[in-house]
Amino acid sequence: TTFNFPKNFWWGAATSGPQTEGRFYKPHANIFDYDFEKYPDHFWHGIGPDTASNFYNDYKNDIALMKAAGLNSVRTSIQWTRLIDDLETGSLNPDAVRFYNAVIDEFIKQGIRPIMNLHHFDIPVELLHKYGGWESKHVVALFVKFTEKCFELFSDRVTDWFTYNEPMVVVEGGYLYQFHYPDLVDGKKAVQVAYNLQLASSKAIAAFRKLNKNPEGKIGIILNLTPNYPASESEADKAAAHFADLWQNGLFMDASVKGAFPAELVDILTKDDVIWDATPEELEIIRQNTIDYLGVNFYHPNRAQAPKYSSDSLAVDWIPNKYFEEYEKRGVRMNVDKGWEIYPRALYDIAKNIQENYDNIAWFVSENGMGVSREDRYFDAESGQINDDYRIQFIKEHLYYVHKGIEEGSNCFGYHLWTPIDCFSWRNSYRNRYGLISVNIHTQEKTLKKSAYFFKELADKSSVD
Ligand code: BGP
Repeated sequence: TTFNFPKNFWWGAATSGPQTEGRFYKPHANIFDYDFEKYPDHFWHGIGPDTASNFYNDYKNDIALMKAAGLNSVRTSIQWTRLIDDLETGSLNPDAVRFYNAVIDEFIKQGIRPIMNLHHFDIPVELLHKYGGWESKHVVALFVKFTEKCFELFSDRVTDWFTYNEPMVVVEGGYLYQFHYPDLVDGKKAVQVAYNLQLASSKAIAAFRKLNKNPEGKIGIILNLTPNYPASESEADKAAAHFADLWQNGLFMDASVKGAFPAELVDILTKDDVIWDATPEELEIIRQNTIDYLGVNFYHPNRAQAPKYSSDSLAVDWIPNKYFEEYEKRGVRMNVDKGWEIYPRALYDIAKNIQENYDNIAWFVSENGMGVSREDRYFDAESGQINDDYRIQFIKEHLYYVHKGIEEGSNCFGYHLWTPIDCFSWRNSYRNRYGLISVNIHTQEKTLKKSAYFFKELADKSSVD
């Protein structure tokens, strides 16, 4: 069977500034940079963000390779720590203005739609140390100032904008589960940070609508939507899954699409005495500045269960993904390198949820992908490429469910793979590779993988067999 996708479908891939550019000529350190300076041992083979995939120097070649992989649209991000010289006044770093202009022009020259995101976990570390980062509304104001500069400088040529990538990861990674700096466990702060991120997103959207120079211009937010399936049929597990869904997905979804936080969640947080500090004026800004469209990052679902050891009503346990045996018993497929469950049908559930509960807003898969370690195992000397058939299979399976959603009326307009070119990421560094194009991290040589040729055909035909 052949599955055809709509005309003008976005076939592309996503990456970010801090994961690709390298630290060349950057006036400030973000929290990735800082974390690496402090704890280089936490990073795979001690490799940090200093060079990354050298996009700062090699962007022309990289964009040409993206073209060769058939991408008609690519998302990256503008780094706050690169563009802004003085973080308080918002004065510009001229070298960064030149660089981002050159990148945008190069994408356009190659016929690739440039999509710009404004925050990819990369808050300037100074703002964290001075003001407590996203805990502070002053930092919200400074971020909005940065976004205004971006719209003034680039919105004549960039039509597609996103305020944040995965704000929930900032909350959970930084303030609940300690996998991102600042490594705190503080429920009250986590809740305030979530609110402030939403407020900053809504304020940036307001600024965009004022400053945008392009009548076609659109702005949205990118959320990691993680369907929470109850681990069993028990009422307790179902309740845990429901709460996890409200917190992980509902909070930013409702506020961004409907202009208000889920009442049930606000109620729970109020009863638990961790509710955020909000003013009526701010809530009005959130109400008025909803998104034009939505990006959904999807990697794996969660299997939620009632907390075994905690009496805290806000606690949820997840079957840790690393318990492979537990998953095998259930007949679930795993990406063993990354330790994530593979469950493509979740994309159909997401499509249905958006269709039924979020007014069928326009959305696209903004990240989906498979991280694989030691990919050189699959290098084929004859063709000179990595034969990543598992990635092709992974993409096809996920597209099957995207297509099924569209058939049933879902307003999905694109599919972006994470990522075009193998890139750096926090802690993972270069261990698990996700790209259509491989990077030799010693020589910076870049080569199309088998999946890049598959993707080109997919994008050219806008259909998959
Ligand atoms: C997403 C992030 C990306 C990317 C990806 C893969 O959550 O938006 O920045 O890193 O996950 O994750 P990792 O590289 O940690 O395996």
